[in-house]
Amino acid sequence: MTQDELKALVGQAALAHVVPGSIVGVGTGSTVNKFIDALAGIRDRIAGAVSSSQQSTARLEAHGIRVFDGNEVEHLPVYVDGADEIDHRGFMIKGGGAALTREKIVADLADRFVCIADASKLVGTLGAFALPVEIIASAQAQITRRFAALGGQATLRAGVLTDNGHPLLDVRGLSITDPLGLETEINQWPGVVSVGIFARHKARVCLLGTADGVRTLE
Ligand code: ABF
Repeated sequence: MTQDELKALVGQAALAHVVPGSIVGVGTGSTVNKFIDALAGIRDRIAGAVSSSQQSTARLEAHGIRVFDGNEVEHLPVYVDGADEIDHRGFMIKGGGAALTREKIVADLADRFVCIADASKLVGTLGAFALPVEIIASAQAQITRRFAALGGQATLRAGVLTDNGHPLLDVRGLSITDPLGLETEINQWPGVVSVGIFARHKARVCLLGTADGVRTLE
C-alpha cells in the first residue's frame, strides 16, 4: 500500500473513536485530511468540530461540517490528529505542519487523544525529525543559543508564519530521551509560544497504518 493509502486507512479507522452526537477535535496535516474526508460521511451523526488550523477549518466547512471556536466548548470527548514522530509511550513530535500551538490547545480540551499515522512515524526515540518550536521573533537568537547548549541546531523555517502570525524554529540534533522533561524545560524559556513535543498531551491511542492493516497501540 502507498503511504497515501495507509493514511486513508487510519483516517477511516479513526471514525470508530468518534462519539455520536459530539463535537470532534480535529488536528492538521495530510493524514488528518483523510480523517476529515471520512468524517464527512457521518456529518449528520456529529454536532461539529473544533479545528486546529485554518487549513483544517476550510476542509471541514467545505464538507458542510460546522466548526466551533474552542472557547465555545468546555471539553471534547476525542481529539484526532497526526504526528511527525510517535514513540511506544504515545509521546510525539508535532508541528511539521506549523499548527502545533493550536493543536496543543485543542488537545488540551479533549479527554482522549487519538493519533493517526502511517507506520513510518513510529520511532524508538524522538528527535530524528527536527523539533518545531513556535517563537516570538525577538527571542530567536537567545532561544537558538539555549538549544545550542543542549546540542541542538535551530534554524528559522523560511517564509513560514503560523496561523498565529509567529515564526517557527526547527531544531536538529536533539535525542529526546526525556520528552516530558524537555517539553517542561523549553516551555519555561521566554519567547517560546509552544514546542512540538507532545508529552503532557500524549496520545492515548495510536492507529498505525501498516501493510498488514491498522495496528492499534494503546
Ligand atoms: C500534524 O500532523 C502536525 O503536527 C504534524 O506535523 C502533522 C503530520 O502531518 P502528516 O499527517 O501530513 O504526515 O498534526
